[in-house]
Amino acid sequence: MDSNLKRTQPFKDQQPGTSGLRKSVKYFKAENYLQNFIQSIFNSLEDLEGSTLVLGGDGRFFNREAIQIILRMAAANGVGEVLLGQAGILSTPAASHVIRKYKALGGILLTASHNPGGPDGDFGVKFNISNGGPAPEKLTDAIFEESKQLKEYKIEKAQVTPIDQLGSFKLAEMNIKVIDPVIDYADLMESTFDFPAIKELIASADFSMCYDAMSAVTGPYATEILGSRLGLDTNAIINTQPLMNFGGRHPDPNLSTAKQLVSKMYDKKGAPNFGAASDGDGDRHMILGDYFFVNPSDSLAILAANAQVIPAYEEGIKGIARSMPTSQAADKVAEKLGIPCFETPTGWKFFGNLLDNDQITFCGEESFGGGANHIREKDGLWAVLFWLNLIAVKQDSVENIVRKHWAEYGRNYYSRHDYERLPNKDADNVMRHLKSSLTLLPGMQFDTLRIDKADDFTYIDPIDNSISENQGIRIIFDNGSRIIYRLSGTGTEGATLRIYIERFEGDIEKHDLDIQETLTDLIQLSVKLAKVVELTGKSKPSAIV
Ligand code: VG1
Ligand code: CO
Repeated sequence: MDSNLKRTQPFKDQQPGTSGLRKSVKYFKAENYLQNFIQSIFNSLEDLEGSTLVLGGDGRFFNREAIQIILRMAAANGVGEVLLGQAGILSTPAASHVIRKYKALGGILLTASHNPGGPDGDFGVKFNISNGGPAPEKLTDAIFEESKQLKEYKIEKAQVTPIDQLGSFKLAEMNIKVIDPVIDYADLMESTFDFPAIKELIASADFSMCYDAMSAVTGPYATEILGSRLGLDTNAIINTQPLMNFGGRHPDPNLSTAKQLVSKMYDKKGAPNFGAASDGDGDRHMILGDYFFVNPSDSLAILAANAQVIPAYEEGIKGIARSMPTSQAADKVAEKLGIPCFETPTGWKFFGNLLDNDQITFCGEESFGGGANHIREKDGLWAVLFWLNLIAVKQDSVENIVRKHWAEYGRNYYSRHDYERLPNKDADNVMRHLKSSLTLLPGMQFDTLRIDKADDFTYIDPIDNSISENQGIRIIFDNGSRIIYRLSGTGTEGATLRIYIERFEGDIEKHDLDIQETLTDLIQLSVKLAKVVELTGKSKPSAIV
């Protein structure tokens, strides 16, 4: 028997979710758990022999150990070369770019994104294909099938590869090239945006900003791009040191988790003009103004409406795509521009075909995700730089830019109510109940709200005609309001029910209302229609985003 061959038992629970396989660190540390999943990926790839793979992660706890294991397995499986981010670091957008730039077969990204890290936190593994984007469902399904019957894996004998120094190393027959994780990505950003204009903005006495790297992967990227290349004082970049447990915080850029940044931006005695944060692996963005929050769905719409101020998009954009639960603000922009707006299931993997076939230039999700055709992942710093470039051109505040956008296109009041850590059976009951009532809902009237349509969202990919079913329940009202329900595919503990609520307001006099108040009737109805209280015992959501 090949001395690199190890016998193992299959696991039944290695089904990738919205964005790769995510489990608590304890799972991944269990004997053969990581090894099995990696072998399942390798077994599902054609052309692995002699190929180039990209490897890196967000630096969370277990990243370094996992890298050593994956390198040994790659060598034993005949991979030709691994491009490894120095110290095992690559943000998700940077990894996507490196895969594309060096024409790799794909990449293994070690991240659980916005989930907490540390010995009691989460870990995750994602496989991205040669276009730089997340593996499509066809491949993740094949990996899952493989994992359910895997009996053996291949691994080179234990030996430690140096990963902290740039340079080339050999592991058995395989080359390992340790690359600078930041430079290629920083160059890409510099070729996309008007750096001299942003530099001037940052240097101007009237402008101040704060970027929160949340002790996660974007620290080194922000230091190089915002600091070294754009001249931002390093005091204006906070939590820059990536930590294995993200300082004990959730590396999730939203109003309740990015506390330090939020308290600066909501300081009545004088806040910076611009605030931003990214998540654990650097693909999400939150944008804040002085005492002002930019809803991520609005962020996508505003960037699309203003694309032409950015050098890379001055010829205009081809189309936009948004995930189904994302607000319809971007649709209004697409309509005005006379370009298509695609509605896809949640998760970046569904944008890949549209981007590859030049159907869209921008895409985004309500969950603080925005991006473009420069890579095949969402991109936190890209969105931050876009906003800075926009402010530099408009010479206006974040709040004014948003308000002027609403004045022109109307405002989509929007909120997401999450019920986290539910017993799986309770969450399934809610979805089952909703599915069983779908045919009864159309035509029902609740005060001023009349249901026009109710369905279980199915996506047919316009490029390859692949079908993705069960992508969320949509209840659409005849005034365009919507209630959407779906279960999260990134959690690691129980189930999370997400309820997305949206109402359009065209009247500029009503653009300053409290979000939760103005959505009250829809929120109450969303709970009633899904029998949330009866079926889960929860009288209120655990998080409101
Ligand atoms: C969540 C978001 C989804 C996003 C996904 C991965 O998924 O809702 O929009 O694509 O996270 O983002 P779910 O299934 O939990 O709703 V990341 O930055 O965590 O990789
Ligand atoms: Co992320």
